[in-house]
Amino acid sequence: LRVTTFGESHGPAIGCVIDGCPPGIAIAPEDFERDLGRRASGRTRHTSQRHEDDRVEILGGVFEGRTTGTPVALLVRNTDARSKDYARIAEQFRPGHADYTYWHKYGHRDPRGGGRSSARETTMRVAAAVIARKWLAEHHGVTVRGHLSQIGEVVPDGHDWDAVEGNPFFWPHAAQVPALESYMDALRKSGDSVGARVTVVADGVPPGWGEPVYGKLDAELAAAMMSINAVKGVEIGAGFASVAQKGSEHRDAMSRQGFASNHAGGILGGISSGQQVVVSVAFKPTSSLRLPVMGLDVDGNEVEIVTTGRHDPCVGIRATPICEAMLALVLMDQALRHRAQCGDVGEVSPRVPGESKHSP
Ligand code: EPS
Repeated sequence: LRVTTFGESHGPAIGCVIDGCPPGIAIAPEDFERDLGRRASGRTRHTSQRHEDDRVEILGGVFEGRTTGTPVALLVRNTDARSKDYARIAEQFRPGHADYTYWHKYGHRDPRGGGRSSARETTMRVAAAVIARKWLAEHHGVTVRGHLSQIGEVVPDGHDWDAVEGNPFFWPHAAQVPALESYMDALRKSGDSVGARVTVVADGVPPGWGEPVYGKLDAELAAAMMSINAVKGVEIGAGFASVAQKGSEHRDAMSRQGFASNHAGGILGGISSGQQVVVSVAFKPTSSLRLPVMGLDVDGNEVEIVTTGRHDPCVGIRATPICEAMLALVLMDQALRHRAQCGDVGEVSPRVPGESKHSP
């Protein structure tokens, strides 16, 4: 499975091409609404106030409501792109923003919004993954979900999956939501931004997906998550906490009742173990701030930079559906690769039953 995206934040449209999709997957424009709505800006006061319809048009690869096996092409037209500061943005580099590195790589500047480096691009990853999620659920009973697991210094006081979709932060503990609202209101008024951590989980992944050297499941997941705008770190299972653990603690004891823990995050030797696949992703604070900062212009002069326009005070707030999308796309790719190499090897004994009882 190969996915590519195209288009700019302030161009006429953004889109994606999904190549290698099996035929026969039922797909309709309405199927995209839920996940695109979960990711969209402008739906609460805590995100960028850009209001996009994010309506998906299916341009190719689908006939009579089912994928044909040829590349699937999806398009979303931009309807609310209206930055006014192109001229100034084109002359300056925002510290912490990709406009400096894009300039060095390509030798020119596309100042329309964030251009290609805008988080607007992630719309199409979420759209592509709608197909992956359907296929994974129908063919393998695999489901993917996620939640915010830290915002700034704040961590959840409890964990309830039922709370996650009921608040604007994908926060897993409803009682903390009013405090988070106040925190975000104060942050927004101050003009600053903050980072966040997202945790995504796949249930129902069978043992055996992933490859032993190139294409390890954890390596592919790390690459996929790091390819999301603003990501600065990825952990699988216990992740960096593994550094302080003893081996006797980290290993996940096995019995006929199941695994006793899931420090491995469902992956051993780059191959799924049959436990929940658990990935945590660190998002940096948004770099486009109205607070002044020292930077350079294209002529090398030191200038004070102030970024106006509509920006997220915490881009991680909208990132849960994006991380879920990348998890689903990697899992579908690995499932297809596993089938291509190993066919249906069937159930191999012994298999530790069930999912880990340990939520992230
Ligand atoms: C973004 C900046 C803002 C956000 C945008 C992400 O847009 P603009 O390009 O107009 O400055 O609104 O997010 C979306 C529009 C979206 O759909 O996610 C950025 O710089 O990343």
